[in-house]
Amino acid sequence: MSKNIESVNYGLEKIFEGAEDFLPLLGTDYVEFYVGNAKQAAHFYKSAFGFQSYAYKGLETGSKETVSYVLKQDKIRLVLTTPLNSKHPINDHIVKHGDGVKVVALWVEDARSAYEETTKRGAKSFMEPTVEKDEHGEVVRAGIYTYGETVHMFVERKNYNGQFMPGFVKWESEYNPEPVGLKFIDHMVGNVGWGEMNTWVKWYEDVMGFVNFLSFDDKQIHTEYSALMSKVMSNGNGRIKFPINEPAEGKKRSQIEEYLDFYEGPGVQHIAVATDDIIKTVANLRARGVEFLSHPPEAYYQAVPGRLEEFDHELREDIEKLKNLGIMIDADEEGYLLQIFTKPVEDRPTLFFEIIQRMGARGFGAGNFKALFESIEREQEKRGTL
Ligand code: TYF
Ligand code: FE
Repeated sequence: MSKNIESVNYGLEKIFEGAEDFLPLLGTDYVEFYVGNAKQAAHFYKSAFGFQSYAYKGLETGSKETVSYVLKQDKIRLVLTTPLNSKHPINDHIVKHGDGVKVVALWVEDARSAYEETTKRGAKSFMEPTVEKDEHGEVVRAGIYTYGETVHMFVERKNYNGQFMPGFVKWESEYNPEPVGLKFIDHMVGNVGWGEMNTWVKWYEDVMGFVNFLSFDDKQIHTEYSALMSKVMSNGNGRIKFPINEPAEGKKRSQIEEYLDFYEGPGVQHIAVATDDIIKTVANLRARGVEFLSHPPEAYYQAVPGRLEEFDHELREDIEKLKNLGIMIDADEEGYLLQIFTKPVEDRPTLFFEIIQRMGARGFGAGNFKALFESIEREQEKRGTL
């Protein structure tokens, strides 16, 4: 099944040997959602996904136009932002797209340089370098647009030791559900329009200095009914991975097309979060009401041992438990991975989450694509959008 992978080029170190990385990225800093009701969304991410109350800004802190809740789980920070009046431009984003990801913020040493290097290579500016200060230090931020109305914000934290960022206070809450073991963001996927994938691949290459390290074409990613194409972009040190999908012609409507219709344009399709105990994490998420796509069929699990044997990997987890929870298993030369996908977390069929545990494999679950897409099609069928 690794034959599903058109081109594997994991030699990122080699690619960058000698060449200077003009955009060194230290990791994901935060992901900001524009939502209709941040207070309620924050409750959902705490109760259902085990995020912790972290920081807040709103009327009580002197923020008159917008309110933001920051939630944290290990290295992951989510920011949920809502405008406080009808005149604020964030409303337009929410009216058009529904709740969704606005900002994928990247942690850098030098935000000014990140902004200069990317804008001089053609990036469209969202926010010029801006310094924010308080008694805890200084944060410099600058932003550029990527696909659709989505933004990459460069965040330079200098020696900032306050709560999240100037303007925020510690969010004190008496309601603090336990974390579910989510550790960090493994990758974030963007859906772009028909024929636009290669434009954005080139944009990440030229503007951000990323490389295309895996590709899947529609001959590989299709079911009986629908198809899509996907290319994975990675930065030099491999910490940031952004697959980009575009719809492809099939007998029925591609899930990417469904997303584009409901989000009314390109945007972030899924956020993959890593755990080191997926059985525990998923059992916990299910108990808290997180909805996952339907289980793969029996035949899927019957094929798993053969697939692991093909690559000489021994499954450390109990396959019965994985099966009962609907967790999928994929293997390649380097190892295996365990993954599962939630249903969309909004009423519009747009953004969803992936929970992933890597056991040596660096792929994206190509061997699971068929089972996964059939499961997504079952949902599309129910929605009348297939
Ligand atoms: O990130 C990935 O490539 C995998 C698989 O619409 C995937 O999680 C690819 C496309 C898609 C849903 C999941
Ligand atoms: Fe993924």
